[in-house]
Amino acid sequence: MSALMRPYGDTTGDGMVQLSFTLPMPHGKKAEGAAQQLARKMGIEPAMVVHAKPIGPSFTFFVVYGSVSHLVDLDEVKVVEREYPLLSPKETNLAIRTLLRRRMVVVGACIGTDAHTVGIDAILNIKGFAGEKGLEYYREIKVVNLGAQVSVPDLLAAARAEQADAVLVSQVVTQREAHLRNTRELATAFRQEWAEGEGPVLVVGGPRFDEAMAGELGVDRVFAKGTTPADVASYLVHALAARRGVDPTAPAPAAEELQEEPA
Ligand code: B12
Repeated sequence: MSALMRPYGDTTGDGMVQLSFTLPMPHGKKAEGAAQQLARKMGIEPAMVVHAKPIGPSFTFFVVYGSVSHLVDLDEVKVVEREYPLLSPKETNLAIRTLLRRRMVVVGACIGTDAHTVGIDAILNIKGFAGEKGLEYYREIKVVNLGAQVSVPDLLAAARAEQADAVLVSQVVTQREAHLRNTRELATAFRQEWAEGEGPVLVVGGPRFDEAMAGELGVDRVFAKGTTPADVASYLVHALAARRGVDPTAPAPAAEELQEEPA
C-alpha cells in the first residue's frame, strides 16, 4: 500500500468526497449557490449540491459531492495505538487476583449535565457491547455505576467511600467543549485529593474525544468511539500493574488456574 492516497467515489484516485452541513438561510437557489461556494473554498472542485433540504424557515441542510485534489500521507498520520495486550475476561480476572489479591473496584458515571448513559452502560453493564460482556460480568471487578448527571464532588466522595481502583467517566455532549471542561474539572479535583500516581486510575470516554489528549486533560487514559469492555478491562489491568512496577503483560495466566474459572 502506497503511503500517499486520494479518496475515491467512481474510479480509483478520482478524489471524490461527500460532506454535509447546514447554513443559516432559507432554502432556495441562493442557498445552493452559497453551499457550492463554501465547498469550493474547502478545495472541492467541481462541487455538486446533491441534496438541499429546508430545516424550518431559516435554515438549510446540504449534502455536497465533489472532487478534492489533496493527497493523504499515511506517514504523517498520528494515532494512539493500543499500548497494552487485549485480555479475555478469564485472563483479566486472574491478573486482578494476582495483582490485587481482592476485587478491583470501578466507579462509573456521566458527569456535568450529561444524561447520555448508553456509552458508559455499554462498558459497565453485564449486557455489554459489540458482543462482549460488560465489566459487571467480570467476577473480579466490583462495578458501582452512579448513572447520569453526577457532580464531580459527589463522584469524588463515592470514589473515596468505595476505595475505587478506577473511575470511569463518560462525556457525550460536546457543545461548547463541555466534555473538555468537565474532564479538566474532574482531573483537578482528583489530583488535589491524591498525589501523582496515587488514587484511582482516571479514565474518560465518549464519541468525540481525541485519544491523544489524556496528558493535556490530566487523566490517565481517554477512550473514543467503538471502545469495547475488554479494551477497558485490559487497560485497567495494565495501568494497575504499571503503577506497581509489574510487567503489564504479566502475570502470565497459568493454564490450570484458568480452567478453574467459570465463563
Ligand atoms: C440516545 C441519545 C439521547 C438520549 C440519551 C438516553 C440515554 N439514557 O443515554 C436522550 C433522548 C435522553 C438524549 C438527550 C439529549 N441529547 Co442526545 N443523543 C442520543 C444519540 C441518538 C445516541 C447516543 C448513544 O446512545 N450512542 C450509543 C453509545 C453506545 O455510543 P457512545 O455514547 O459513543 O459510547 C461508546 C464510546 O463513545 C465509548 N464511551 C462512551 N462513554 C465512555 C466512557 C468510558 C469510561 C469509556 C471507557 C468509553 C466510553 O464506549 C461506548 C461503546 O463503544 C446521539 C446521536 C448519535 N447517533 O450518537 C445524540 C446526541 C449525543 N445528543 C445530542 C444532544 C444535543 C442531546 C440534547 C442536548 C438534546 C436536547 N436539546 O435536549 C439532550 C441532552 C440531554 C442531557 N442532559 O445530556 C447531540 C450532542 C451534540 C454535541 N455535539 O454535543 C447528539 C450527538 C445528537 C446530534 N447529532 O445532535 N440523547
